[in-house]
Amino acid sequence: MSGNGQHGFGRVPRKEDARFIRGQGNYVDDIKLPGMLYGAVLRSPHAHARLVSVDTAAAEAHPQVRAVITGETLAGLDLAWMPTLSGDVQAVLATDKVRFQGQEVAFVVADSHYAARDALELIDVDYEALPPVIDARTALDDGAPVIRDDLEGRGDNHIFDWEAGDAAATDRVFDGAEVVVAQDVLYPRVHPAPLETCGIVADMDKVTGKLTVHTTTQAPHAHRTVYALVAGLPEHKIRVVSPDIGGGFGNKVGIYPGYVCAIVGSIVTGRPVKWMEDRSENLMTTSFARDYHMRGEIAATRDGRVRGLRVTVLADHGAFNGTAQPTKFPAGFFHVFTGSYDIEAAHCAVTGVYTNKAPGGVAYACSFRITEAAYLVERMMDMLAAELDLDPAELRLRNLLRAEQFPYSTATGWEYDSGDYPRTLRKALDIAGYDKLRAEQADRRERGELMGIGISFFTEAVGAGPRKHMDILGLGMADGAELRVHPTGKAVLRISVQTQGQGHETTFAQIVAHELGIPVDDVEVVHGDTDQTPFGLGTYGSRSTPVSGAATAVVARKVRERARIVAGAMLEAAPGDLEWTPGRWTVRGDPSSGATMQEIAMAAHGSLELPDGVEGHLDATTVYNPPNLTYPFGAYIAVVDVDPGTGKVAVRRFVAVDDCGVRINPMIVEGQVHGGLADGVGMALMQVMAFDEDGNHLGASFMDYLLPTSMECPSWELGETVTPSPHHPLGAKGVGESATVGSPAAIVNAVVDALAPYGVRHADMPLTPANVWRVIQGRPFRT
Ligand code: MCN
Ligand code: CUM
Repeated sequence: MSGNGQHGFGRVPRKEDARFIRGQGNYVDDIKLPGMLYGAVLRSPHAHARLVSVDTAAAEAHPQVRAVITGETLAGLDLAWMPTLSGDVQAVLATDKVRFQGQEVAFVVADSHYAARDALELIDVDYEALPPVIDARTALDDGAPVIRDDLEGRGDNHIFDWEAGDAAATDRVFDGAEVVVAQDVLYPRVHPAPLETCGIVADMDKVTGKLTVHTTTQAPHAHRTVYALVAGLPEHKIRVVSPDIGGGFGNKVGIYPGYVCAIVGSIVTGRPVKWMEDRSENLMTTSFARDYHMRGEIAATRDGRVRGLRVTVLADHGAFNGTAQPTKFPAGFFHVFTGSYDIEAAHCAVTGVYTNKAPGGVAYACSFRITEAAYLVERMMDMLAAELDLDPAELRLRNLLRAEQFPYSTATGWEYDSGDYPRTLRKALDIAGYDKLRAEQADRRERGELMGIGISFFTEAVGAGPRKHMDILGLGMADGAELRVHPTGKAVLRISVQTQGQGHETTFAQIVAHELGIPVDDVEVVHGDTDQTPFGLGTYGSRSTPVSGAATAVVARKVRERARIVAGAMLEAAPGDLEWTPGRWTVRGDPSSGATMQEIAMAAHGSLELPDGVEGHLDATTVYNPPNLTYPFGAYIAVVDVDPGTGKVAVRRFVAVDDCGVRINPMIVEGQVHGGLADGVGMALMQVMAFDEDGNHLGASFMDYLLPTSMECPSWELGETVTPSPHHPLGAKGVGESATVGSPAAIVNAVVDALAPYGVRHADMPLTPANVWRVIQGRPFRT
């Protein structure tokens, strides 16, 4: 263990920054292959229209155009439709209808990016406009236009009904409840908006029959298998390379039509084809997030003991059901909505519907819909506090799970692994100076000023599998790791997960260094290339550390045990008589006689005679199938000031106490938390993917869809508690999405608290100045 340490956990500076701060990152758009052509996608201006004809003659006549691909071309190859991650199908290029504005209609391959774009203008498409379904709440109305008439026997826009919990037991609790509070809560459609948009360079080598794709993916192995299934190519003839990725946030989990078109373009032209979306294409057509219309009900005793939660959700999935989540759970992990509280009974019912909007679903640091769940329960807790006239901190302290209740089985079937929630909340209240803040608020209210204090306490479930319960498209959620130790004791770790900025090259090297007692700089992490790494499901749902990090620890321990046997032969001692001190096996009771990892590695590759049955070298492999998810949690407190004249919200302070178990690199963890908190400011105050009634997208640029900057964010005040996960080999829990999950509720709770003198109990995100102003119009101010 070390400060700026070189041998294990601690604030080790990021290895990847050596290239990033020099502008030497290698992103998909940096890749230039000899003879490479460029693709561009023609997109539908309509949200819903019949495709009458597509005339590509003029585009094909363009001197720099090499190919024009339409839905008809793809239909001839049986590639016009592709499977989605939810078992639906999605049009690669439209053949019958267009179903959202921006949907892919044709693909041009040309000598340059500009020529490809120019040629799009030459394609003549005849559409026959149809009435669209934009508001999910009307999708199931009688006579609503049917969006998915391509699906056999489909007479409506219904996708699925799904429920969790015990409905009858929950109804009984509500029937006998002293207090019930109910509220409609919208989690609006938002977008992960990574700074690097999505793209691909597809290269089909006709001689070897091998397809190489460089692409923006969070899950290279899963993508390879999907390509194999769709294209009918054998997997060993497909190589997916995910180079440096400029942010993913869930946006890069799925496979987009542009990828398939670029691959077909390369097959058709025999040359590499690059396709990169622009910002508007990214915002309009790739994985959105949320869009949950929720109705929450909370039942409690008059003295503030929460007894039941009942939730119904209308989930807007857009035109194709393309959400990424384990197969068994069409609403992701939403059923973790009982949050951090000891609740007798709970039930949720989720209905998914099609609308004429882009497909997608769970992206944007969501932990598979836990963002929606955490937001809902934390809003309901505040509404209950207001109803009972109880302080929201006090209400939470009365209901939070206590340390002795773990492992804790929830009413909806989760087994939380570990925690001490009151301790974490108390720590946040201390850092914030909660009582003083409440006193200040009372003073300010007397003066007519709007100050708000908002609390949220969240629990996440991250690190999917185990694979017997969780798969994506039939692929079980487990991850492999391979570790090679060279003769001089330098190591190469090969992993299946893929960093988009989370610093895996550093933290995974730290895990190996920690387990083998060798310098972090002596460990190279290889990832993002299916030809170079073992199979695994990739990075999302903050699963890298819980799953692949565990695989890394396990494989390193295998190496360490092999080293023990080799050391025994070197030291002429029984392996059982050796003991481990970081970096060295020594003979028990004689610390002077020992061998370092480096010496052992050399001996393992040398002429030393090894015991019978012991292979030489120190390499090892493993596959880690997690026994359970890990359950990080945290207590967040926001302090806001609202301008009553303009409705503008300023986040004055934000205290975040996160517990993600053992921290491998506290600096990276804090960076993850900072980013997620900024996401929370964005969603709570600024972001929504809006549409007009014709389905025109109203947020297709960063002028309209706002990203939070340092101007909107306070200086974050972080704290930590450490409750190790009992089943993770390092005691670590995931943290990459925690702050995005936990922070919106704290900010919204703070704004609603600020508006309490107007009698406001709830307001939906985003709390833009206009929306806040509208909420308080015509309401009297009463302290
Ligand atoms: N870590 C640690 N100690 C812990 C937990 C994590 O040191 N106890 C470190 C990890 O080793 C890793 C980082 O923190 O370097 C995040 O780890 P983890 O929680 O395992 O999450 P993942 O690596 O699986 O990252 C995925 C997660 C997701 S799903 C989204 S969405 C998101 C997020 O990460 N996208 C991001 N954070 C992001 N950060 C950046 N910069 N870019 C994105 O696209
Ligand atoms: Cu849901 S966004 Mo992350 O899990 O890749």
